[in-house]
Amino acid sequence: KRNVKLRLLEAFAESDQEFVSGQKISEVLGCSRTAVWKHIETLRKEGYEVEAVRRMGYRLIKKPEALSAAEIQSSLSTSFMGQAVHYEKSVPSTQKIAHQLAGEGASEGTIVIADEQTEGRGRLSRVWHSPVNTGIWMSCILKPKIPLSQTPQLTLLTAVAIVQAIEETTGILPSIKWPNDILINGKKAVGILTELQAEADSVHSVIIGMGINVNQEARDFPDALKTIATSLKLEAGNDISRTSLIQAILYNLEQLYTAYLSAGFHPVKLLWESYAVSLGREIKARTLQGTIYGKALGINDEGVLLLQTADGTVEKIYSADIEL
Ligand code: BT5
Repeated sequence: KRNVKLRLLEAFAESDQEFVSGQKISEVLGCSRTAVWKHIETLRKEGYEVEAVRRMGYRLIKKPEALSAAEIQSSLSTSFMGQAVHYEKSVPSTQKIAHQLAGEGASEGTIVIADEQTEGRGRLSRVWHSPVNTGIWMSCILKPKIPLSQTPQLTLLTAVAIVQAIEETTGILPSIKWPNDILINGKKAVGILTELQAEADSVHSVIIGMGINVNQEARDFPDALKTIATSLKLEAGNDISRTSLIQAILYNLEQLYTAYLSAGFHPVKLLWESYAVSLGREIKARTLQGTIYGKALGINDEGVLLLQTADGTVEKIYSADIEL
């Protein structure tokens, strides 16, 4: 199952930017020294820069800008999340493909990822700007045995997993705005879109879409987003490895999701609350039924937002856009 390219990349990863001898590589791959050279050439064609020095061997100098399934799966420490990766250079929307794969029986933890989306979407068919090679545009297929009413919890769970991964990978501590935004310094860096394949009483698949702005420069954002959006690079001041971040997200997502299935939502809720920005504040919630003003009290055990209006009543908000 583990292909040649994956094992080659792992050998380079283990060498920590030092030379790996041709002898070592031929042992790892189980092939001749001549075949090693051919495999290196294949890597080079895909945009990897590999230095070759006589008697020293090979050294990986630079990885390509584009993502690759092999790279994501090399040193991925999960048991099911991301164990199947469907990668494409450019797609209309990773959500669409994930829906299709889920319908065809894709296994839980399958991810769909692209370097570019030409028709990336948010909630209510809004546009999600997804320029090439800069962000993480990924959809993940889950198959939880939970009632329909609990599926919004998965959006919150995913937000926690992403916040933790961003913190581990970049040192930045983002905050979460209910239900599906992750903000850094008040600007949106991540959006989450949770969609279902379900019947009245049972959930078949949950497709969780994540859009994460990673290496965009300010000029990469269209005018409409310039003041409201940011990227991890803009906040951290340096390039961030998309592959490392994806691996951290998949790992954290698997940990949280597994804990959630066995212990319920409560532990996730506590984590979520520790990262949330809106709690205790006066906010404006625009719902499809109208706009409600009130104080955000918190979320209940279903993941529903509780809003206390001026007359003291507590409204349950199932879906809305929040203004702080
Ligand atoms: C979201 O919707 O925030 C969910 C975004 C989900 C995107 C992922 S990418 C992988 C997967 N495939 C898809 O096609 N989608 C998912 P919503 O809360 O409705 O916010 C949408 C609004 O965010 C837009 O109307 C813009 O104002 C803003 N926006 C669009 N692109 C953005 C970006 N790259 N960064 C920050 N804000 C953006």
